[in-house]
Amino acid sequence: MQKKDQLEKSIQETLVQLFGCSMEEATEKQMYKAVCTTVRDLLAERRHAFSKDVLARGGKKVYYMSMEFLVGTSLRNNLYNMGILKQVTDILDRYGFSIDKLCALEPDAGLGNGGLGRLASCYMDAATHLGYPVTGYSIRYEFGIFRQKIVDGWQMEFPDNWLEMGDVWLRSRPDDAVEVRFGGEVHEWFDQGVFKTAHVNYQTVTAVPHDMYISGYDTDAVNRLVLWSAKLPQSFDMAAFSRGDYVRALEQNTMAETISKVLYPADDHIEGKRLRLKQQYLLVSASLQRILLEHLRHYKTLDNLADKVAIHINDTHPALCVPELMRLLLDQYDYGWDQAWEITCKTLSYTNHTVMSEALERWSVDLFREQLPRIFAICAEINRRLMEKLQEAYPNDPGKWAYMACIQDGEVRMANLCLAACHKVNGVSRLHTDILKNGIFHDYYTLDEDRFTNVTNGIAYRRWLCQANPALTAYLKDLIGDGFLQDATQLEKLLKYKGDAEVRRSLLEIKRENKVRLANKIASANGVPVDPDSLFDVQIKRLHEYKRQLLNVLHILKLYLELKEHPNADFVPRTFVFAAKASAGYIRAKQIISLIVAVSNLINNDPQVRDKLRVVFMEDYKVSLAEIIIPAADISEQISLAGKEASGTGNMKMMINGAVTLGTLDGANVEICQQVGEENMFLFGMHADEVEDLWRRGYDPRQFLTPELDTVLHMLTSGVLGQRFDDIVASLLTNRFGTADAYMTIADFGDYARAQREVSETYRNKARFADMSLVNTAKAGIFSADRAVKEYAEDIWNL
Ligand code: NBG
Repeated sequence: MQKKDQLEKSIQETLVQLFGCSMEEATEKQMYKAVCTTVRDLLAERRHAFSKDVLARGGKKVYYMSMEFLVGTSLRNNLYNMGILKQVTDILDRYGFSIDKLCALEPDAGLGNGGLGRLASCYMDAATHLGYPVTGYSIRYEFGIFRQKIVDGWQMEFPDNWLEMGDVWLRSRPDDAVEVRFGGEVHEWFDQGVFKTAHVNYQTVTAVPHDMYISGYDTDAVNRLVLWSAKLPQSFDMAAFSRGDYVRALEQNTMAETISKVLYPADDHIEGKRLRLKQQYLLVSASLQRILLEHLRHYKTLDNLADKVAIHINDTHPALCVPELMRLLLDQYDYGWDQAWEITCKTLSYTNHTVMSEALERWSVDLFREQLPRIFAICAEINRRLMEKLQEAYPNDPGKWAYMACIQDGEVRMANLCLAACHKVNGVSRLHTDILKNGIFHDYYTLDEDRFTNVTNGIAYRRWLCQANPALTAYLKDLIGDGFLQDATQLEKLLKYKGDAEVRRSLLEIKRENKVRLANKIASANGVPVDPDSLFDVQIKRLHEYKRQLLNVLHILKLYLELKEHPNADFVPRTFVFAAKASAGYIRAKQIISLIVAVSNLINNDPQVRDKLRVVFMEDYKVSLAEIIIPAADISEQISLAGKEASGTGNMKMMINGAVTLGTLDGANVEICQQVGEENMFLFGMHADEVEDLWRRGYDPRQFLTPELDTVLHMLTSGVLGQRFDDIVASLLTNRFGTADAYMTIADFGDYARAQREVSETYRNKARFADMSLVNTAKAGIFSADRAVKEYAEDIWNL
């Protein structure tokens, strides 16, 4: 642990170095930068020691490849993990600075869209806490996920210039830059019977690594997140120069830098854009080159790569790892195909994060070959050999060959590339893994069942509970000791306080404090007063039709109509909180945001109902906003159509903070239910198999349309909301291509309303609700990222 005066001295020296000023003279911004830099340098020292230690032990290393890491803010997390939060707070206090204000200056590092990116960051945290040597690789997007503003009810996107203040955490290593090649042609020939190949006329981009150090709770281990940026290569396009084409040569080079400019803002959806393919290859090629160089430096051979290195492909975005590792082994290090393939398969593993067909990445062969000709040639050979194998395994089943192919119908299919190569493939919740095995990946599953495994997602609960909810954490420590800080399953000790009146009262009080904090935030952000004694009903996540925010908002309109009809009814007051970004090009999702905003305007401006019913849409959902909303939630809405949400992780974050889940049996909700029991959760809706069944029988939403819901839908097209939402209603009712109500909102509406009535009735009984809340916190330990990462380490990475 760092001595306080030593810390103070370091901050002082950093201030002088950076800004030539003293503690007394520093502005808040200068102090922020000095504290962050001091922490970063401390981590750098510890990192040095840790990596020496890992090297000396000669253990296996893990590389987690992901196009996204949704880091959020780091200052408080690092101070907390290093055990110096209190010291630094005191030092700052003495000089008239507040740690909270300093932390508020830090922008979120929003290098991700949603669950997948946040999961990657939670795993880096947990892996570091556990002392596993895991390096994350990604891209240093200049602009992370866009800032969202609602202008006249419509989502607008603005650039997120996070580096201006977030850069303090990064240390660039230009000396370790590598070259990545795009375009050009490939020549192939035989030289005395040996197959030879040459890649010519390509353009070069320089990839420069930037390190972000990752601290772990109560450990000396420090890991790294390595972020690549694309730079002008040292050498220009000499051919263009010598042709006198000076302007074009320079133009090409600015093009190079756009590769790491901006994060693609689509979640669970692909666009197939050239720039995106270049981003993916930049990440994969640069990272693999470095990994192999480092391995060679230490072991002088790549023969033992799979014994000493595990490379994890986080969703298909880095699936190019398969052909790129082959390329490096074949072309750069002169391995033969069979040995290269064996090393590749044994080194790589793959996690699938979605079964949504629009998210299964496929690239057009033309684009792929144009940008990555050598990589394409390798994919073609992988596919040729795969076809040989499949024709042998299933001699009379060309349908199967086509379904399992890596290249088919003019497209390169990234999931099949992973399935063809990786030694382990996993889903992210039990239900999701079952759907992979019995549904979309069934053919690969029957080919080799042992490769498939499940690792249910987990969260960095020290961030989501301990840091985000200090009041609850302090109380838990008093009640059950602090063992749960190391081992989340110890939260179960709380169970023996179920039914304890004193404990109930305290839990309700803490929840109320957190609700007041959120209410203040809402008042300043939205200008809407909300009642902290009302039930806080929260749905926060990306806006996607399958997540069914629409179901929630339609039900709110039903409540509104009821209240209008019976203004004096004994109604349990509710505040509905939404926050969600929609992918910039996803019009339907943006329309749904508009609808939520319109409904909130209608209700919040109606004096007859607004004391009982409030609806708030909070702008610009991000990690740091989630940290304020989640501790204040009474009800956690997890209402996706069963079979669609791979896991969900917000459900776990709210659960551990004592929110009760209102949900379908989808994703990890199934396992949450197993933990807490049906009596401590509000379940509704069709099960995944019933959904499948209904599709098979033929789903007609009109058969499920009640007069009540019909009245609600009429509100959408009548103009009472200030605008009309005909598109949304049409999407629910009009069967254009057999896709009316593709997420069965109407079919599940009745049961959802039933469950919501139960929520209200239960909430009247505060004691009962407090007990449910207690059980949820107590049983959330299993959803710790520590548990998940241990499973990866044991079952997949063989650490
Ligand atoms: C998301 C799923 C979530 C899941 C996270 C993390 C993608 C492609 N998938 O259900 O939708 O919790 O991944 O596994 O973002």
